[in-house]
Amino acid sequence: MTSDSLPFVQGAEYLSHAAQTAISSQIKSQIEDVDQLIENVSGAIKLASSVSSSRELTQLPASSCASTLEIDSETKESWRDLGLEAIANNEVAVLLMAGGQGSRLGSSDPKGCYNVQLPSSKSLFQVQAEKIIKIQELAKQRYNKSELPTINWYIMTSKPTRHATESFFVSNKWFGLNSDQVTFFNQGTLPCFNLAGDKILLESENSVTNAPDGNGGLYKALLDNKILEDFQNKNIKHVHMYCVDNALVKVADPTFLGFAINKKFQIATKVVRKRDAKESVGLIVMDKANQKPCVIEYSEISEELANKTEPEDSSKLFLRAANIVNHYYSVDLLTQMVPKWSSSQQYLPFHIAKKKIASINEKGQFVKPSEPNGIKLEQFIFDVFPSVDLETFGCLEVERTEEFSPLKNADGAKNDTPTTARRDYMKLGTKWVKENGGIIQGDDLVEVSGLTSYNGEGLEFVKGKVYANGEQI
Ligand code: UD2
Repeated sequence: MTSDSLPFVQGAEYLSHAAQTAISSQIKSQIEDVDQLIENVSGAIKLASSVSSSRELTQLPASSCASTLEIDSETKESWRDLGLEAIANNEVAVLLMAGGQGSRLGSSDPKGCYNVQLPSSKSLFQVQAEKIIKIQELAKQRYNKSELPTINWYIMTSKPTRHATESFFVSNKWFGLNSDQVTFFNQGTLPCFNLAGDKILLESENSVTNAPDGNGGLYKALLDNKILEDFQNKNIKHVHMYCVDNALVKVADPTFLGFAINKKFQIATKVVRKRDAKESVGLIVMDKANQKPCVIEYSEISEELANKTEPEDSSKLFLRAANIVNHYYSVDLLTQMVPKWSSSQQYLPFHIAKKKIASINEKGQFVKPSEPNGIKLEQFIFDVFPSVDLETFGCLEVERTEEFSPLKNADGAKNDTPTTARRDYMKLGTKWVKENGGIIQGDDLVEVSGLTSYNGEGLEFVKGKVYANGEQI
């Protein structure tokens, strides 16, 4: 076989015949249409270079939005009851995206295993599992169910995170959940490319590089792993999807579920107010040209647009609805659209990230570069938003201090570190205890377990009691 039989593989001409055959069969098994993929990569490179301000992006209309900071308590209660009713009727599932490799955090373990050093030493997975246990109990009580309702927890992993994640759950006995309510499934992978985007990189002479296909790989993974069928078999109607690294995530939040159910939204998303123009978050916006909801990612927004402020109030960013990877989907929509979302780039474009990729260079030498030498492709979960009509899309603003503290960076960074995650988690619990009459001195902080309280409820017992710094409740 001559090298021109693998013109799209970097360094192919230096491979032995046997290696070329092995690579060719790997590519054929992994990729349906190489030419189409290479075309999509060049499209992604163009997308990355097109300045976002070329698109006329504006705020979502008020009709799509609500804010838990502003709605009256009756409305909030009614949404919460609607959500608890859906949970009590076993109609709610949770989809957790846990395929990311947490490189910025500097940990080799899956992020959900990370211990942010709470007094209880609980991992993110344990904190989230206990939210599910608690909200099942609250739904049972609220609707006087004789049986404990079940929230099925579907956890998307990637090849690099699957084994460690699954064994972590087994060794921790699923943190008190029934093992049969937890399903693990893998997302797909995509090969890495050279910076020009026209050559696939090899990680060795007989293996193609591959990386997780981004959190947008969720949709194809739902199809490939027959998760949609499982939703139907279990009569699940509502799905809460969230990302693993948010220390404050309200898993299966009944208020959010109720908001979407009440408004008959097919997709809904939670947002917080963007911290500052530079915060690494996507923004939920509307594309003026087609009146569709969409997200402009932090890695693709122009500085000018990121810094644009309200005409009548320069202290307010014009685009400030920060995406926190916390979405609601109706199962009806998933059933109807996932086959389409999984098949064509029309809905889910590729995004590129320039990375240092240990691989074979154009001279056939294996290199571990100190500078980015290649492209990882990924699809973004929110790129399906424009495929629904605006009136079926909802956006719920929530309080950052109660709902969002991402774990992104190693300690030492200014924001989004284990220290800020621990601090925010304990500050929220401390706030709940003080609101219920518990006595905590000065800046002391306590840890309230999710098994004790989901959202500050059921803490009447702390009234008049004194709690020491770091105490667990
Ligand atoms: C994500 C959002 C960004 C903002 C920010 C807030 C996307 C595309 N971007 O940016 O808009 O909301 O979070 O914290 O959602 N994941 C997978 N498989 C993958 C890649 C990621 O499951 O191949 C998961 C990952 O485990 C995590 C979530 O997706 O749960 C977000 O991934 P990230 O940390 O790579 O996203 P980030 O912080 O760049």
